[in-house]
Amino acid sequence: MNSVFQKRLAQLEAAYVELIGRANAKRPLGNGIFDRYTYPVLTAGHAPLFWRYDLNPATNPYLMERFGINAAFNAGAIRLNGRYLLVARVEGMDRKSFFAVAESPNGIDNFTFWDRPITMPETDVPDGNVYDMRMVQHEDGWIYGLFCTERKDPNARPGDESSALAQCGMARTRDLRTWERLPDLKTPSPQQRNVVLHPEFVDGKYAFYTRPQDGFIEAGTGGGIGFGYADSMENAVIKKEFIVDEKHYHTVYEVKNGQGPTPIKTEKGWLHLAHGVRNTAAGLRYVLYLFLTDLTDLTKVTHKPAGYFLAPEGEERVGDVSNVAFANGWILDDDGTVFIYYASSDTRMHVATSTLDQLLDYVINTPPDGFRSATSVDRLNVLIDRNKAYQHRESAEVGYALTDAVK
Ligand code: M1P
Repeated sequence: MNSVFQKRLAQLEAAYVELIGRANAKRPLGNGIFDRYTYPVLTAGHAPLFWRYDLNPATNPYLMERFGINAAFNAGAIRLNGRYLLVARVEGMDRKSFFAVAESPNGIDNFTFWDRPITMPETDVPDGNVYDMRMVQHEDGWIYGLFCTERKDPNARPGDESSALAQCGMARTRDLRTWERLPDLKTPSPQQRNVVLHPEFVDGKYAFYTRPQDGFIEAGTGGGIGFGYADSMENAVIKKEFIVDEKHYHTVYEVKNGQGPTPIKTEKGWLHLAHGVRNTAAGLRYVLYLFLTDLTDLTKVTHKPAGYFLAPEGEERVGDVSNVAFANGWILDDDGTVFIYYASSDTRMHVATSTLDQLLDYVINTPPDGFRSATSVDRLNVLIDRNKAYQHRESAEVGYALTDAVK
């Protein structure tokens, strides 16, 4: 074995072991709603060396990368057999995405990719690109993965090599290793992305959160996060979509929005994590927000705090598609801890932790959007008044106690 090869291999292995073994820690202070962590949980660098390099010195004497990995992001999440699993969108340097499972013993660090990516069977119409899987442990006993399947637009004008069609691809599994591909979901919308399966039957039917869209990028007349029913998963057809959570002028979801992971059932309602998009002079900005829907009427939003829950911050703001926070996976632990897995700027994965109690407190007690500057000022004044009254009462009580003690 040549010494250049040997030296590089030793260095690469040491760097990989250090990255995978690195302990993650909560960042100090936080906002009382959730905690961020020091390091991303999954990056392109987490891809095993035997994915990226030909490790035979005879065929790769310079130990060059032969299969470059560009990013690991937009991961679905599930807890299975006590392990925290991310089904990441791994993107090669060739821009093709595929799915790969990374597992951790604690949900916050040591994420390690399984030896092989997921081999996803195709339908009769091959996928151009697949990404953003939402994992759902459905009450029918299957684990479903719903994802975007993107194909070249067959009606693209000659010379147009970028127009694409997005639809919802679907597959199911018991173990995340072997997958059965199902036909793509059919809906009335010309294109679909960010489709998510509800974990329970509703009146005996499968229920889906959809995101009707006119074009590949523009949601257009597709008014927001939709909802619809299908009789089966083997031939899933949604005949009518109801808009549950609308886009709205001058909000963080004025251009488009999309359901994140499947909602979590709580005593107060179904808790949803979603992304909202607005336009700026610097391009689109993606942030995350929360809302709650009624336990029985799934189309009724009962609580929705104004603005964003989590926005890209610091280094998270920079990446392949900058200024993006995107989440399609979260895990609720038995003790009420919620692991929120979010990607930054289409490049890497992070975790934020909270509890169900905190998230419900946030979603129920944070004022909704009033849609005007004046209503925001009114709400701020209400809070200031309450704080002043409270502080006045507190200091009056403390003053009384002190006077009593002096007597
Ligand atoms: O680049 C930001 C995101 O853009 C798309 O999301 P949406 O359909 O809501 O615009 C997706 O391609 C997503 O993967 C990506 O992170």
